[in-house]
Amino acid sequence: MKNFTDKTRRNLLKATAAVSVAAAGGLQVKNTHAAQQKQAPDCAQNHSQHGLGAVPQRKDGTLKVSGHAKYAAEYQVDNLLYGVVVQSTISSGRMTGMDTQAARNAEGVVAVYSHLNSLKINKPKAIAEGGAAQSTYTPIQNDRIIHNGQNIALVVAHTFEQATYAASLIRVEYAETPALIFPEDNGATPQDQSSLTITLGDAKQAMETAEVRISQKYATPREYNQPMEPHACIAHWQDDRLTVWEPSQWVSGARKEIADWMGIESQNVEIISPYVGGGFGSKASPATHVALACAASRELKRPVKVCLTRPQTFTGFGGRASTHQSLEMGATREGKILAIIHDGYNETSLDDVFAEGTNHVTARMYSIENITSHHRVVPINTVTPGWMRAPGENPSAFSLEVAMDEMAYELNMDPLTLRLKNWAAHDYQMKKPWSSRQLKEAYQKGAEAFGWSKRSMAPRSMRQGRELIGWGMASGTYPVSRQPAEAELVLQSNGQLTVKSAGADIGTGTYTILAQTAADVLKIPQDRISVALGDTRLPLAGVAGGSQLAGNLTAAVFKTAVALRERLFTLATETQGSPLHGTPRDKLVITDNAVIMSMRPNRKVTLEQLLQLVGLPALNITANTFEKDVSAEERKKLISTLSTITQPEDVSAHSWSALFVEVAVDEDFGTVRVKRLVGAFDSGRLYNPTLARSQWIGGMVMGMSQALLEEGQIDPRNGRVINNNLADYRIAVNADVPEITTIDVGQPDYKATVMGGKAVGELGIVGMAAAISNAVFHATGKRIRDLPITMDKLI
Ligand code: MCN
Ligand code: MOS
Repeated sequence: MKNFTDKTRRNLLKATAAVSVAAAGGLQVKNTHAAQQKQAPDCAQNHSQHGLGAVPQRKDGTLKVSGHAKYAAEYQVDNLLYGVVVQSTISSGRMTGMDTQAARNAEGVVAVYSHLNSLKINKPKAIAEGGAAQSTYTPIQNDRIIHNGQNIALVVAHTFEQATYAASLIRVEYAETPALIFPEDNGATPQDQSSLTITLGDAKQAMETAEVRISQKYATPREYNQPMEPHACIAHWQDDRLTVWEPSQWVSGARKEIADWMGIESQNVEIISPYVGGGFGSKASPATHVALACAASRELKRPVKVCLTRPQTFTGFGGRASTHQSLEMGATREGKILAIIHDGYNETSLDDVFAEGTNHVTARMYSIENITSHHRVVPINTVTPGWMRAPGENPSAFSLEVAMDEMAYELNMDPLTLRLKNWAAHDYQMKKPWSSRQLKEAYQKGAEAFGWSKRSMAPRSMRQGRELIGWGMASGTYPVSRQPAEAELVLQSNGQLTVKSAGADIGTGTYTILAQTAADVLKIPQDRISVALGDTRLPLAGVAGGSQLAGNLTAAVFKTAVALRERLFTLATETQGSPLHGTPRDKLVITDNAVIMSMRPNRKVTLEQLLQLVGLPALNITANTFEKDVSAEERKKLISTLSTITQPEDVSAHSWSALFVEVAVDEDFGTVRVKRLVGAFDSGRLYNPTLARSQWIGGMVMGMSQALLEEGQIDPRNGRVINNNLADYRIAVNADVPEITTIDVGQPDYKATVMGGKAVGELGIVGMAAAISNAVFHATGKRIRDLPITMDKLI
């Protein structure tokens, strides 16, 4: 092929894109914005190409694609040592011996730490107790083994290769005891999570009166977050202060957990994490290899880097717990759902409770008066499971939304019609009005874009050659949460603005939307704004988890930017010698690096002039969204716990989605190909429509992956994860992903959040697996209720 100029390349790309759109069934809608701006408060005004709602380039885009964004393990620290983790090979019992002699003698080895040394690591406070630890397992403190792949030793050497080789020389003797490998094993004891019990009306009695009933079991396997950047950290002590380069969704939490482990004050720990190569929940709090790195570095008085290998990431921390559910649904012949009885459980570790609440959406989606639901956890010999994109909502929507499809077939009613028949005009569970719910619009716009009305109801009624075609749908939801935050803005006299926050950008777009928020208020173009994130030395922020950070940080930056603008107006009108001295401040605006009078633009003072007049090199403003009387000390505490996360009080605030899928199933081989995905979403106001779409499609792809591919296979003999690598643990790749259409049906929702946006990051995955399972049923007539939907289940 000849050299392409950039222009020909662009044209070619355009042409290819057009062809793939046409191939996907001639879909025209790619990212429509049905939302109309309503009468809105100050924070929604002033849309420009730089402000909120615009789609400027990603702030971190160039740095990332050019390799200049530095990830934790890439920092160059002098005198660095390398630690390699050793993991257990049994699930349950005690270590009766560990031979570390050969490892110690191996070339380059500096130290071997295990339960045989007395390297003290303290038990961290769990999230449920107001701490920041997802797992309270504290490595190398004793000889007890509670799961296969447990971190039991750390070998430290001059190079990674030396440490890896030496680690392979360690021999462990075990006294094995019978393990609970699966939650169904004899001896596994379910524990009720009473806080998750739902009792609405009288489900048992209502079920008896139902003319049509379905009752089925649903299951999801162990799933793993598997971000591109594996878990890797560098711990570095300088006297009694500890710096940790650690990829983190929550630097204040990481700081707290590490301080707990080391038995020191939080203020002596700094976490540096400006870029995170994906986390999907798994980087919410540091895993135990970080404790090992920190303890070893303290002992050796040298920085220590510990990178988990890809296989070690399967047991070095937990992914999504396997879940099991039974769901019974009763309805009238006309399709009014009368009752649901829904019970579920998930596996957890022996030491910690992690609840993957299988009934998070059960009572939220529809107008069902009678619901009984319980959730239990079953402790077994596994690592403590952790957050994975939409924990709870995800498996919950899988069972409910497949059950809705099953009911639709029992009633011979279109699945979308059944959902509309059971429309919830308010939140039946919380007994509160919705803050906003554009779900009908999502159903309608999604169905229209997909061509849902052309669907024939009968399974196996659509085909294309050897392939059976199936159309399925489902809906999803995710709640809106809030936590206060701080922000700092620094305006230089040359008009350069810096926005600072400790909050994370884990690939979501935080850098970009915070620049947009400041630009909105201060009318400063993007290229003059820089954003600093992900560092405990920056202003306080909570977790990038529960899809709330965007709302929390835009609110803090907005408030700070308004304070900065007010300060500029005060200086302009009150500083002797200012050309605007004495002018009424309500006539002032900022534009082009200057404060001007809106009606008489020639009356102005440039920022440079103004700062010179007051004798300042820069203006520096910090503001926060905490309650007024909360002290600085208290604010630090509030941000290093999740117990301060709240939901709006008077309303029930959620994001909503309607998902439509086309699959093609090869009748002979049972292979499923997703042909098209259409998602219509209500996430309220979008701070950046391109980034929001990027999040939605990321969630949809992850849901597709969950539906068809992902499954941790556990060896029943010893609890080992058999497919603990990216060749065997399959994840959807580009070639699996079809054309995806997203439709924005959101309206700014100022009851949900200050800035009007609702949750985005996890919404796309919720309901996706159900939509695909429903499409597979439509194609094949086979109802698959246990994920993933693999060929063996279809032929
Ligand atoms: N956004 C928007 N308008 C809104 C809300 C959000 O435009 N009304 C866009 C913004 O670009 C924002 C992003 O969506 O940066 C995500 O915002 P939000 O929904 O508040 O989610 P968080 O910032 O709290 O991010 C965490 C969320 C979670 S909990 C998981 S899990 C997840 C997810 O984000 N992990 C991710 N998306 C991910 N995306 C990437 N690339 N990598 C991960 O690890
Ligand atoms: Mo997301 S699973 O809440 O980090």
